[in-house]
This record gives sequence, structure tokens and C-alpha cells, in this order.
Amino acid sequence: MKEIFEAIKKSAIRIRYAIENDDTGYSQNQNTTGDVQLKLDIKSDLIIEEELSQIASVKELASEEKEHIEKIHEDGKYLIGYDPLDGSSLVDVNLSVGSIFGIYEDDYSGKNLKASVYVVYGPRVELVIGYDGEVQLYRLDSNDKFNFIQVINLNQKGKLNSPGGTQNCWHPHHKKLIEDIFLDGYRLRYSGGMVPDLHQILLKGGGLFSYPATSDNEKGKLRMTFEVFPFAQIFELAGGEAIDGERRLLDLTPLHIHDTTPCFFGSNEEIKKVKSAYVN
Ligand code: AFP
Repeated sequence: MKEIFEAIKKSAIRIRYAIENDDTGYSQNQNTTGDVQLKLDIKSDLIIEEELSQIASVKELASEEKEHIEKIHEDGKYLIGYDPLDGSSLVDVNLSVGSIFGIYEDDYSGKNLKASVYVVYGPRVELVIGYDGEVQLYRLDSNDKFNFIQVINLNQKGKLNSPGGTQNCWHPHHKKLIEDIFLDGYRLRYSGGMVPDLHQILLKGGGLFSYPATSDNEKGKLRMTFEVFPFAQIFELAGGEAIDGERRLLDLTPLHIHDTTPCFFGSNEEIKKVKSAYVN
């Protein structure tokens, strides 16, 4: 596992360099959901593939940017699902973006997720690892070394609300939930990049990030394997919770690698509110 974390650190340094120096324009290609890929999406994907495929324990790689799973080492132990550059459409307006990794064994189900990592490319580069019972924050220094900063723990209740999805497509019970949370004094924090939005909630002690089922997309937008399960694990290890409205996210199994799910990540008090709004 340690070798995988080191390979992710190497890719993060190379991706940070590409973000700072490369063309932020579009390529001619589309990904599996029909989005036109940015040149940076393709480059980040390539960097991660190059670094992770050198690790003998990596059996397969599943990228958000590719339709099919890639076999790497037949005798490997780990299956890695990753989103190479989440929120990449924010690079051209110079907002923070991120990479997300889920390290699985046997299959890409929530219960077989063994470790999760994300990287935030912001004013500083930070890397968060959820593994072995805790969540650790590292920061990149000017010598390209990631230094341990702290263990992340959520409070019982936070102050931030990050509500995703187009509001005119929210279901009435969801609209009421979000309104009630604001009436309770929570402040709006939503950049359109789940990595910096969830990172902010984790580091500021708590709150709620939601990407619900909507009238135009009953299964939500965010993908289980690459985005949702890794953050669900990190929120649980930090003392929070992650549910799809009713069920624990890590109890879900995607039928297809690119399947999406509604998702709510938060500290305990906010998830209690979600459950009472969603469970009849
Ligand atoms: P992009 O990678 O296409 O920019 O999407 C980012 C993202 O997957 C996730 O990081 C955000 O939380 C979410 O989409 C934002 O979606 P909305 O624009 O629908 O709020």
C-alpha cells in the first residue's frame, strides 16, 4: 500500500506542474459520459497510469476518463479507481481542483475499499489519506516533499453547507432540507469542485455536502467508484457519515464501473437531518 501512496505523490507533483504550465483548452475527445475532455484531463490520466502501472501490487486501473478497466499486473492485489482531475473545468478560472483515488481489493464495491486518497491543487498542494483507521493530511513543500501536518477529525456539528445539483431540479423534500439547514445558520460554500468543497468541510470541522437525486438525474451525478466511495471512507474515518439519503454509501456496489449515486457527506448532526428528511 505504501508504494501506491508514493506513486500517487509522484503523480500529484507532475499533475501540479501540468496545471501550472500546460494548455487549459479542450481536446477532440469525449469521455464515457459524453463530456469533451480537456487536454489536462488526458494528461493527468496518462501521468497517473504511468506512475501506478510501475507498482507490482496494482492489478487493475479504472479511470473516470476511460470507458474500460485496464489490466496491469495479473498477480497484483489492488484495483485502483481514480478521477485524474476532478473539477477540471475550474482550471481556466483558477479555482482549486483535485485528484481522487480509491484502492480496492477483489472488486469495486464500497465494502472492498481498503484505502482512499485525494489531492487538492489549490494555492498549496495538499494530500489526504484515509487508511488504517484514520485520516492524515500532508502538504507539499518547495523541495517536492509531502510533510505530515495533522490527523483530521470532524466535530459533531459543522457550519458549512455545500448543496450540489441544479436547484430547479431538486425534489421538494430536498429543497426543504437545504432551506432548513440555512435557516439553522449554516453558510453557503460551493465552488463546483467536490475535492476543495469536501476538503473545506473536513478541515473546518464539519458541515454538509450534498449531491442529490434530481428530476433530470434520479441517480445523481457523482460516480461511486472514483468519487463517492473514497470520500465516504474518508468522512467515516474522520468520525462523520456518508449516505445516499437512506443507506450507507459504503454498503453499495456499482453494477457498472461508471455508475453514479446520490450522496451526502457530513458530520453526525447534519446527516441526522438528511435521514429525517429522506427516510419516510
Ligand atoms: P467537472 O469535473 O465536470 O468540472 O465536474 C465536477 C464535479 O464532478 C464535482 O467535482 C462537483 O462537485 C460537481 O461535479 C459539480 O456539479 P454541478 O456543476 O452540477 O454542481
